[in-house]
Amino acid sequence: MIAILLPAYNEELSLPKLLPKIDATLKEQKIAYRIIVCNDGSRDKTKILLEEYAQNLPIEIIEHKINRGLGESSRDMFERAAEICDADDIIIRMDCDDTHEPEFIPKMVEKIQEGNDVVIASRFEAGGGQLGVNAYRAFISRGANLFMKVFFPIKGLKEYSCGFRAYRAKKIKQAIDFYGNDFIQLKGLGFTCTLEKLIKLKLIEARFAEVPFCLRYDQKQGESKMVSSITTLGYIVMTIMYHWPWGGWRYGYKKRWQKENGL
Ligand SMILES: Nc1nc2c(ncn2[C@@H]2O[C@H](COP(=O)(O)OP(=O)(O)OP(=O)(O)O)[C@@H](O)[C@H]2O)c(=O)[nH]1
Ligand SMILES: [Mg+2]
Repeated sequence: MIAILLPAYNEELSLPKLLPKIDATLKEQKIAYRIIVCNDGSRDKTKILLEEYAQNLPIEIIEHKINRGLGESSRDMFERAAEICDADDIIIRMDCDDTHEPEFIPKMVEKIQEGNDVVIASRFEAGGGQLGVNAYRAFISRGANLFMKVFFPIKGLKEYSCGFRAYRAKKIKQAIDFYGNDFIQLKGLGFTCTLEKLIKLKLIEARFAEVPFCLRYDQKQGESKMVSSITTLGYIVMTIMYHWPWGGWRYGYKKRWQKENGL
């Protein structure tokens, strides 16, 4: 079974495009799936639309009356997925602004089945790319990924910021058991949580891989919800927390993981 996690904030334009595509792709591949969507205080028709789609598709809605941000929404969705998934299941998190195409899911599933714990849809792998991204945004995104690669290197990874990823459910269950409330700790800092998850999984020795993917920014309809100033602040906070010489994540968590697992 695959649990698909969709964080949704004012996505009335994109959901009617994305949800039927997910259903068609997974049905064609005969993959059983369930969608967990967090409607995070949307002020448009997202809630009504989701309730309509949930009558025919396997959709569970987590409802936030007030917008709490991507971090809080991810916490709720990953905790729920860990609860309903078996260890062998796969959790896929994708954006619902219709820039992440479900056609990449089968390849990501295959890579998990080959033994990886986290598989990232990567613009920077050979064969990947992005359509409709302006030069300024492409430059900022490259810069952010370079920053992450320097301060949080993970062998073989080129894509750190894209939220389209597959996770082995067993590893997410382990992460939630190990970190508890701190699996996603930087919850109020914009989209920092996307990077934090990667790093927290690296510290508990997850195996990573990438598959080439094309970001379809040309299909984006709604407005961007990314507040770059808060996310940048989040990256700086995370750099300090990770590298802090007196018990930062890098030393503290790793040591505890190794001790608890007799390594
Ligand atoms: N639950 C929740 N989801 C959010 C929030 N902000 C954005 N999202 C969702 O997170 C995903 C990514 O948001 P985007 O606005 O596409 O951010 P991005 O992909 O980094 O950048 P752009 O595509 O340029 O906007 C989308 O599915 C959004 O609906 C939020 O406050 N709460
Ligand atoms: Mg997007």
